[in-house]
This record gives sequence, structure tokens and C-alpha cells, in this order.
Amino acid sequence: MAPRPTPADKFSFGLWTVGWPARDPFGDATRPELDAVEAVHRLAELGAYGITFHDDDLVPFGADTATRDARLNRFRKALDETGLVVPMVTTNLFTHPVFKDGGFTSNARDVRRYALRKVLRNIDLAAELGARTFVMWGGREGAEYDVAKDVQAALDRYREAVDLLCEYVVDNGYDLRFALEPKPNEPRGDILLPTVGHALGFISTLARPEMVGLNPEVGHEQMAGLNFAHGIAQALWQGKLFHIDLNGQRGIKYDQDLVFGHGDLLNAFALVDLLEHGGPNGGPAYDGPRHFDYKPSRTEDMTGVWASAEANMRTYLLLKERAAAFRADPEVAEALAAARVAELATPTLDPGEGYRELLTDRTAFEEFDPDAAGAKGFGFVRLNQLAVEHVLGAR
Ligand code: 3MF
Ligand code: MG
Ligand code: MG
Repeated sequence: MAPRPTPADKFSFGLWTVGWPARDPFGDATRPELDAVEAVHRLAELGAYGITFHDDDLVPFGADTATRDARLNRFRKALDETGLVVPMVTTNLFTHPVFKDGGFTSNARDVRRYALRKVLRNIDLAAELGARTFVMWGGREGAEYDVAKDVQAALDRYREAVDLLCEYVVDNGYDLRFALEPKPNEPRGDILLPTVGHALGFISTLARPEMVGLNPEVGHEQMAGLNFAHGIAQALWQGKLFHIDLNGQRGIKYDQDLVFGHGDLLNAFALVDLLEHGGPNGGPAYDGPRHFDYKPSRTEDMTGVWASAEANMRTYLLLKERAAAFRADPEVAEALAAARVAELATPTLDPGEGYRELLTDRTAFEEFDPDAAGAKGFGFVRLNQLAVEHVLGAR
């Protein structure tokens, strides 16, 4: 039995996840549209604490002011009735044909100006609803053809956009930070800021880098063949894990958006351990929303949708339980010590030591026996097997 999710677990869902009617490039919708108000009520009943949305998930693109106000009022009322919060808001700059070459980095300048206006309007709404994070996934910021996109100019425009949005937030006194969401491809052939590493590099060039962090997604990094838990460790290490998109992905292929844990389960275990406990030597943990960005598979009806929503939270809580058991196991402690995992937290140089002192330390080189050190095993496999057995519930 997994513990039941409660709002203290900080689980949140995108309205576009449970609300996905399962239309894909090859087939029609298999489910009816889901009313946002129903989504709020159902998620609250399941024990979630938050709901997030793109502007266009809640109010149809181009709707008049009366429609927009009516939709927002119904949504606000549902939030009040359930106590569900809106920790994050995002803008859709990818569905409408106007954004076919991107929003902030479209070759067309008038499209870029329109995209900025769309986002500014949605930032006001995010602040009004009390969101603390504004996610920007640049799904159409990219190219299919190398000769058709000046990537350096595109990065100039991307930076120009993010700098402007930060300035707007500061000038309006909003308590809001931005989180960029990297993805390597899909829907564009290649997307700008394709990985956690690229996005971190980009952030360091901004006018207000402290206001901008990341919203990494499990499947996006795994689509690039990368280790998600490693990416998250670096994001935490740099103080940049502002938000997270949890889901499942099986290898380097199309964006699967499976339930969390339904892809690389062992990496999901390492991830939950990291988010909950920080690094094994006391590195920073994560206290933000555990946000699910998945798609209930096209084979599921509405009953299956709610079962899959629950599955995300159950898997997270089960892995959290397994990670706690792993950390509390004395045999694991012994295997960690044998694997010298804690030794990595000791600086390589002594206090006050520099290269001059290192050069005079004969034990570091002249008297060091590389063959003897090279012959000793680390015992990492034993440690990993203990992790596997904890995940399997065998310990
Ligand atoms: C696509 C995504 C996006 C983003 C969302 C930002 C539609 O693969 O992951 O979901 O998460 O746009 O919040
Ligand atoms: Mg995604
Ligand atoms: Mg996402």
C-alpha cells in the first residue's frame, strides 16, 4: 500500500495533462474535452495541491474579454472551493500557426513582438493567481534546416525577450521567477536550449540571471540520452532547480510523456532520493512543487485518466519510501563507505594548500603507487544491487 497523497506532498498537474483528449499526429481524439473546473475538483479529491496551465488551456486562443473573464472566474471559484493552488503558470507559444517558426526567436519580427505581448499579459494573470514560477518551454524556438536559422541571432533575441520579461516583473513588483524548460526536439527538428546544460549556459548571459532557473523534464533529457538525475543534481548545485516536470520515457525516441516511473525506474528512484534528501553528502534537496507533465495514454478512457494521475503520485510516494529505506539500511551505509562515496566530499587539497605545496608532497606522486590503487575495486555494483533490491521491495 502506498501512502495516500496529501497537499503536503506538493503534487501538481498541468491542466493540459489530464485534459489531453489524446489527439496525436496519426489519430483523432479518443476522449472528450475535460472542463477545467472538473479537473480542479478531481485533482483535489486525489490529494494534489496544485494545478498549472498555459493561457490557452484555460481561455481559448483569441477569445474576447467577456469569455476570458467568465472562464477565469469559474476557474478561480473552483480553486476557492477546493483549496487547490496555482504554483506555476506558462504561456503557449507553440500551437497557433503564427508561432510555426517560434515566438521569441521567429525570423519574423512582428511575430516576436506579438509573442512578447502575449506573455506579458499572461504574467499579469500568473501574478494575480499567486504563482511563484513562470515556465517557458520554447517548443517552437528552433529549426529543421540549419541554413534557415541564424542560431546566434536567435539566442540574442531569446535573451532580449527574457531580459524584457524580467524587467517587467521587477517593475511591477511581482514575486515571480522564470524557469526555462529545455527539450532537444519535437515539435521542431532541433529546439534551442536543448538540454539542462545549454539552458544553464544561456542563463549566465542574462541581465538578471538570479531571476531565471530551470524546469527540467524527465523525458526531455532522456530523449537526448542524458542522465536526468545527473542534470538535476547540477541544477540543484547551481541553485537553478526552480520547478520540475516529472514523467516517464523509454529511451531515445519520440516524446512519450508516460507516467512517472513508467520509463527508467532506477533513475526515477535516484531522482526521488535526490529531490527528497539532497546529495548523499548533504548537497541541496528540492522543496518546490512535484509537478507531473505526462499524457494519459491514448488507450485510456476518463477512468484511466484519473487512475494514471493517481499512478504518478503513488509511484513518487513509493519511491520516496524506498529511498528512505535505502538511506536507513546499515548494509547500505557500509557499502557506501566501502565505495568511498563520502570521500568525494573531502576537498582534494588540504586547507591552505596550493599547487606549490602539492608539488612538494612526495606521497601524492613519487611515493604513490598507481598500480596498487588501480588494482583496488570500488564495490559500486554491490551498492547498486542494494538499491535495486530496495526498489524491488526485497529489503
Ligand atoms: C512539451 C512540454 C510542455 C511544457 C509546457 C510548459 C506542453 O514536451 O513538456 O508541455 O512542459 O509547455 O510548462
Ligand atoms: Mg514534455
Ligand atoms: Mg514539460
